[in-house]
Amino acid sequence: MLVGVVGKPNVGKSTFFAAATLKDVQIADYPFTTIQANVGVAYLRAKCVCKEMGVTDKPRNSVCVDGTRLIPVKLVDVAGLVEGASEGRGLGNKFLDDVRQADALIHVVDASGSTDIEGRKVPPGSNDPTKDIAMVEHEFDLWVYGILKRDWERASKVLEQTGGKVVEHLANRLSGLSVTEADVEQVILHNHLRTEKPSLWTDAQLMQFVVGIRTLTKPSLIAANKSDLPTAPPNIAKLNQTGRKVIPCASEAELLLRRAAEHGLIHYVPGDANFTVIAPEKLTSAQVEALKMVDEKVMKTFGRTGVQEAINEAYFGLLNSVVVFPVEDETKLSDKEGNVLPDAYVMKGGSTALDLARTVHTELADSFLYAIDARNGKRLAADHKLNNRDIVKIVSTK
Ligand SMILES: Nc1nc2c(ncn2[C@@H]2O[C@H](COP(=O)(O)OP(=O)(O)OP(=O)(O)O)[C@@H](O)[C@H]2O)c(=O)[nH]1
Ligand SMILES: [Mg+2]
Repeated sequence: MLVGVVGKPNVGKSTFFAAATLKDVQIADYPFTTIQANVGVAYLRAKCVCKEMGVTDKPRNSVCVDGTRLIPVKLVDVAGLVEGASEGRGLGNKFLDDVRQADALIHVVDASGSTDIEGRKVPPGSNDPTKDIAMVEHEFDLWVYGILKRDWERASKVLEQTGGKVVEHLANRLSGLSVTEADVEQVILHNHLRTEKPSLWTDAQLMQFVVGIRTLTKPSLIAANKSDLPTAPPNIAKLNQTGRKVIPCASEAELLLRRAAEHGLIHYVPGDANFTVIAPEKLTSAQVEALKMVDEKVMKTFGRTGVQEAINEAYFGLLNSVVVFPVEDETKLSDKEGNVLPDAYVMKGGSTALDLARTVHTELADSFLYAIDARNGKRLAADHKLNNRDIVKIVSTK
């Protein structure tokens, strides 16, 4: 699974990405700082099962900090999107190309309203971030619409004459966007579009289909960034009125905390509601001041920086993901080497025991017999739907 960090230029996408991945990427106060997409590893924050099971774990693919599991997930930071991007303006096609494979999107906006629709600096509070959201989503739609419209008139007629399947045709055109036939079918049904007469679809109906495809296959949430600035609160209130999932974010604050923790200056686990200074003697007066600001303007105001919350919401909220702990010894909850609860996997919502086997090792799936729920020793069939925090042993013929 892949989550994309998107938005207009200069809103803090790369800052969000750097805070989540600790990758050194370019961050600057002007539009189009990012040209090439950045791909990195962020972490999903989940409650580990170690305490509940009364064991001391020894993680391999993830980290456990005092009962909190941090599990690696992929994040991509892309170029900013401006009006006309679907026709190649700005770095348009580049952006769109880089988010094709994303399963969900974190749409970063400048909640302080201090950048205009193109990402240029304007007096704080003067820009309306709800308009930015509409622009970015509309450009995305126009781009997808363009892909379909190119040969729609001809193709729809051919489909009617030859009895071809419109669902298959559309899924084919959109396969680069990780859109499946089932997705296409669902959107067509939902919008009451006539599959036997595609040539009669109006442009508005084709656009309606595109919007449906975006919301289904690229679900998104709003990260209301720069929430530490004084002009942010009214815009956050306005964003909340849109009915969208909005998470106030202070990416710059998260980046500061993550870096300070990395250098052993503070104790802070991403997503925590507070941090503690562990090496006060090593802090410069500027660092003391910066941490004080973060504490007051972010932690005490919003309860957290919001970066981790946005990542968790993307996986658990938008994608209905589950975290599963595969083990080889269901009594010791360990692998063959005796590492207790070695791995934690993030699986798509609806994944089965067989899907888990495939994720662990394709061979394990090929020789799959059944699985065992380590909590109660019960057998699970191949099609058993995994629950969040399941501890599972896969039994195979090999
Ligand atoms: N006050 C404040 N400023 C922030 C925050 N996050 C980012 N910024 C600033 O916003 C500016 C743009 O940050 P970037 O991360 O480069 O933005 P971007 O969206 O990746 O920009 P492009 O790659 O040009 O599209 C920089 O000056 C950051 O320091 C935040 O949480 N609070
Ligand atoms: Mg950037």
